[in-house]
Amino acid sequence: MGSTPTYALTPGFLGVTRTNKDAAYCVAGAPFDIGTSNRSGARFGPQAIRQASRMLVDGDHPTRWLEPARLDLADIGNFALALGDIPQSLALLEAQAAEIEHLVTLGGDHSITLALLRALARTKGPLALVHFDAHVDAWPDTFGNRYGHASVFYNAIEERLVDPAHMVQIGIRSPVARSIHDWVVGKGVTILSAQAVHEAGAASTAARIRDVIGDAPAYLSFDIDALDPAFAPGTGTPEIGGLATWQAQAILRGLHGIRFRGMDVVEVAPPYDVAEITALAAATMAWEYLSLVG
Ligand SMILES: [Mn+2]
Repeated sequence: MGSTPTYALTPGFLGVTRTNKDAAYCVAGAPFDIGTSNRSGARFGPQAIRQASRMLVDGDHPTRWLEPARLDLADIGNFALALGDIPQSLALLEAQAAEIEHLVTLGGDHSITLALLRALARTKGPLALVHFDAHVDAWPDTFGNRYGHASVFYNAIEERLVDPAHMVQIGIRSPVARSIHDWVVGKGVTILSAQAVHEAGAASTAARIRDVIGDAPAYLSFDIDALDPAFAPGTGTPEIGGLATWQAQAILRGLHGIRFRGMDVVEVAPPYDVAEITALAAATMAWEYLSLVG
């Protein structure tokens, strides 16, 4: 434990003060929520997640025995975005993300993941994808907008940014048209519903994910609404019956060996949060990720 109390640390993620873009791992915020279909507010997610992350710097990860804040880790601040313009924001985001070797992005609504996958796929080809969410996010449009947050993986699959045969969605449970669900499955995506996770348990779920992903370069996209609203109330489109934080944490801890090349945690909407529950959950998922890859 350091000499500075956690609450008094500088506001960077995990209290990190380094801002160099050539760090082995870079954290950045994407304060963006104009792709939301219901409650907005995720533009305030990055700062809330950073604030909550300061709880996680007073020791090593208790199973990986490393301290993510002591990795070659920088917080490069928030990405520049185009106010009110989704396609232009995605173009800006892609260009900025492409400069970073290994990026952990704090959202922001889920629309941003399309730009982050474009940036990675341009150099690494189609990626394997571990996707935690209550929603399949594969609608061809979101209430008429092609780039809304519910369409991110429709676009990612159509643009061949991800390889559906090595893509797994965990925590799915929202209402969805059967045709949308069947399109996802028809593309070869594996869906592990929230109920399937509850029935199979975390270790078995993690093993299944590792099987689907194999040794392909992979990306982790964690929509905080994969968690139950009891554990993550601060989000735009909550759905009951979701994962507990301990389940998500246990599953992440079971994903050793996957060749992750980046991650995001999205859809934290602080105006709907209570006692920083959701922001802390999001910060902890990013911290778990860094413990896994570090
Ligand atoms: Mn979602």
